[in-house]
Amino acid sequence: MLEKLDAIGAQALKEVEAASSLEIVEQARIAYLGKKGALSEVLKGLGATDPSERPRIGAAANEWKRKIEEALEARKSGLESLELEKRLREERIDISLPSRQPHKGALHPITQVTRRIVQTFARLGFDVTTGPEVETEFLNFEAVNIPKDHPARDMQDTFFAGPGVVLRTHTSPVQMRAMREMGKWPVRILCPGAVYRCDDDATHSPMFHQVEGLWVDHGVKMSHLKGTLEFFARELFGSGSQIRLRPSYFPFVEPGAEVDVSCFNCSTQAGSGVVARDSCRVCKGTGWIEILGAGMVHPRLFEMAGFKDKSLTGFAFGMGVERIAMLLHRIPDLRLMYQGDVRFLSQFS
Ligand code: 2U9
Repeated sequence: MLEKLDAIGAQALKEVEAASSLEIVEQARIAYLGKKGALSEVLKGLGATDPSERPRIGAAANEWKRKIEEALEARKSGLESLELEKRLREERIDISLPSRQPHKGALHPITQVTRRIVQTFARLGFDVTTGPEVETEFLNFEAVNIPKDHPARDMQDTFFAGPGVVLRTHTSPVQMRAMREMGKWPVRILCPGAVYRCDDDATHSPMFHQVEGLWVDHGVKMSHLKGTLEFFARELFGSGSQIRLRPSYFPFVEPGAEVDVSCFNCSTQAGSGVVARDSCRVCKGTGWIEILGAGMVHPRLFEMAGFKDKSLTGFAFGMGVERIAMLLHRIPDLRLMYQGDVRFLSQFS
């Protein structure tokens, strides 16, 4: 029996030494030290041996058990440290690599341009006022001199939100509300915000953004309007920009004018002159680009606002922010502003 124990013990040590994985080590432990392992099997024959031999056999069996356990433990920790070194080698993180750039958010181009417009006029003393986007039909139309049968009414295809309630088609009602609530002058306000019209094509969106301005006081003249707009044009389109006023009709002002700025893409006096005039896609070769409408406040609006002083005068202007943004950033299609495509928006971060 002693020879059997020595043979099994030597075989066990040999197998454990050669074990190439933790699973094989565990299989060897079960095979030699388990309840039905080789050592137990041999010891089942202990009863048949000479009683005087049993203490020696038992001691030998225990010694082999200790040696095999020691070898198993050594092999197991050896394999584990090899495993750890392998993982440390393969899963190493190169901390010298540059970090991933965090996604930079940015304001929408419409918001950026609105802020630029507002900040420009804020330097002249205009205060921002806001108002409801769902407006009464009266304040959106009648109160700013657009009576029921007025041609401007069908020019501004309107979203009705209920009887006598509309989605505002311009921010003019905000200015009227401000005049009524202030009840005194000077009024020097700017009204940015979303407006809604039933258009929806390559150059019109059912929702777009406007900035309107209003200056009411004693002695406000057309020359003040021209000076204010010239300052605005030079701040936004370059210091060499010129403006010109073409007579036009708007219900809320008289006289009214459409205001052009000299083309910043091809005009030499604008200091750019990078493109020849006749091939300029921004001004279509005219040298001028329409940017807004303006005029002297119609007297009827002072009546509507409850301003009784007949010597009061004022000027007002209105512009589409999308149009200004498309001009400034050479954006070819209005719909790009509203598709939420990161490839477009990320150009403004
Ligand atoms: C009050 C008094 C006067 C606002 C004005 C315009 C001229 C104008 C259009 C430009 C392009 C709207 O975005 S657009 O479609 N607006 O041309 N707006 S004067 O005049 C007012 C408004 C309110 C109390």
